Amino acid sequence: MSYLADTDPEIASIIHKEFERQRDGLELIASENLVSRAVLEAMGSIMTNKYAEGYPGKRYYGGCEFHDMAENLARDRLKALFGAEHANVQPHSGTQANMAVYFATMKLGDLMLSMKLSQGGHLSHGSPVSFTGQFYRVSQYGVDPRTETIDYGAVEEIARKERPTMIVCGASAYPRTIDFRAFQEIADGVDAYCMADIAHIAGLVATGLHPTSVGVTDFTTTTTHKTLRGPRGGAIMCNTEYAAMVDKAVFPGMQGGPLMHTIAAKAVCFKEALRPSFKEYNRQIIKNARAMAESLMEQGLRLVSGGTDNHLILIDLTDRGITGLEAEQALGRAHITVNKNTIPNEQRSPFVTSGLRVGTPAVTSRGMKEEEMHQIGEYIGKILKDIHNEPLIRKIGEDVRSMAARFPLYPD
Ligand code: DSN
Repeated sequence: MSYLADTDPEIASIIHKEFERQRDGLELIASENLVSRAVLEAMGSIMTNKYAEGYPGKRYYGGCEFHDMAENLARDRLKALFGAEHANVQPHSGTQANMAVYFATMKLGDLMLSMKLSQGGHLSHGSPVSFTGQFYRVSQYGVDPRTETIDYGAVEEIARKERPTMIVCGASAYPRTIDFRAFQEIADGVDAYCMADIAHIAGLVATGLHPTSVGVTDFTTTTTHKTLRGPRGGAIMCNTEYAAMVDKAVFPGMQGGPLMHTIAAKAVCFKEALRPSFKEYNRQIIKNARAMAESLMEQGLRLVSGGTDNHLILIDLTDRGITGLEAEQALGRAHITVNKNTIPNEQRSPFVTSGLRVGTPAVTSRGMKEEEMHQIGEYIGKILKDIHNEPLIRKIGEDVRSMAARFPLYPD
């Protein structure tokens, strides 16, 4: 930190303040996590100094021999982790990974069938405000209004009627198991491609705690920084038959030079994820989510679909008469970081919402277990019952800081 503090004290101070925020609070944003020191070190390394456009063995620049070694390790480890035939580790993010698969398979104006954003999907799955909604025609499925889970029969019906080129599955706010095989079968029945975006649940899939999409759906995309606990970035997996078209779509199709420091850090993350302890970690993420769901329900809160199978929980605040925005802000004042989220049949704007999304990957990385989850559920419940009670919020904020202090961010 001393070089940074000497050169740019403003940024050094901002980073330090952010470190304190992470250290002193509880990070419950379902898509965030805390990476290892080894991942941080690789990301902050001199691998950032080099251009390496192309792929290992076929670069447009000299001096790439060590970058080839790093990218090959990252690819091989990712393939081993998920049992994939082919892996591309260059996408800068999950949206870029999705973009590459779309560019590889669809022409402008083709039809995509995907999950509604307001019911758990993602911006890059066809939202009108993303390139996907502007480059492609989009038809969408949601969840069954009664069970709040995906109705595969209804998806099939839309697919048969609309005949999409691509069916997208996977979600960013869906607390239940996804049947990737059912999606591929629906796609096969209408001659469509099928892409599973497993960004949120990648760690659970890698460790066999959620059924896999790899080798099941035509394409699997992911981020590397959520339950996989690696650097911020994306990746694509597919069978060998699609390898060339995916690689071409990533580079030169839509990206330039790969972020080699991030690719080195991805390799480190995949190595860590291949260890038996990573399975234990993901098992605990799920146990923690269940414990927190129970605690929230004991507090009288309604959970979308009645609970969770994975790392996240969606709270419906409708009967509380408060918005997701108000709830996010009140919890934030107690150092509990969550995000407002739309819920099925949302009546409010995405900037306000009627729901909250809560996830356990980051607090599990700090070593917290079921006991702490029960306690956090109580904190959330108490604040949501009385969100204008500032003394209560302050008191809970102090308790949160003491809990956080018992589980240091980087103990060593
Ligand atoms: N922003 C991520 C999430 O929170 O789910 C998805 O891109």
